[in-house]
Amino acid sequence: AAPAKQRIALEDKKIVHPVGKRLVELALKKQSNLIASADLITTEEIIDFANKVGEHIVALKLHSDIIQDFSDNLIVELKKVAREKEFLLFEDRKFGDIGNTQELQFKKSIYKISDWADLVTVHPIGGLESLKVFENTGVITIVEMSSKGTLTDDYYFTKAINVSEESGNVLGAVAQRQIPDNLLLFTPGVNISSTGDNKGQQYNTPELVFKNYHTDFMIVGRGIYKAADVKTAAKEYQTLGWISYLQSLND
Ligand code: S5P
Repeated sequence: AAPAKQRIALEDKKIVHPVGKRLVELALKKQSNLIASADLITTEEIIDFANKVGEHIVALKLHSDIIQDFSDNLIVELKKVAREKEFLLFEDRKFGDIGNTQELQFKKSIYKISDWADLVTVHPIGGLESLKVFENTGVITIVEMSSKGTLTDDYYFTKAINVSEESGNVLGAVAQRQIPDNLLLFTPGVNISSTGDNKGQQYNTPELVFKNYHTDFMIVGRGIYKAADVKTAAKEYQTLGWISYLQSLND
């Protein structure tokens, strides 16, 4: 489908959340709207990956609960790389419970997410007040999923966007379509050489998501971390993503 309206440039988006502002600042400085998903299961692999892709990304997305040897040391090391190569740390926890439980998961688990994550994902299914517990961490709501047969239909999407716009904790949302301009749009399910996997994931190209969805940040997992040369792959996605973004400004 053709875009409904002109897309807004990153610098013209009215983002008030400090973490959202920082992300936009990094994107413009590094000419990157790439978020790498490090869906890796050991500390060694994650640190190595972060060092290789760091200069090409604005954020490194983790699933802490898949890391077999998770420890505070991993976070100490990652923070060093993040500071040196200038990217944010993004925990893709997809919280989805009542506020009190989310607060315990966020602050009290062995992952101590509240101590280090600049960004977290949340299913806004628990409603507006459940989002308050994330305090100063940037919340990205999942308002629509990339997988085949997802239950995030138009009705859910609309309600989830309303909650996201009302909450001061939310800086953006994950979706596969355009969202209101006051939120940053994050789109996973991006891959240059595959159209999907055998577990329901569906892929689009960077060109498509920037042009049709007006995505602000693309999230790439296997397209980069499974590549023979992850640094080259990250650079390739960064370049293609940025060119696609710039082109979409003129559509
Ligand atoms: O709808 C979604 C939301 C997310 S955050 N679809 C997704 O694929 N993700 C995440 O993005 C998913 O959990 C994984 O970490 C990444 C996509 O990985 P890939 O290997 O399929 O690119």
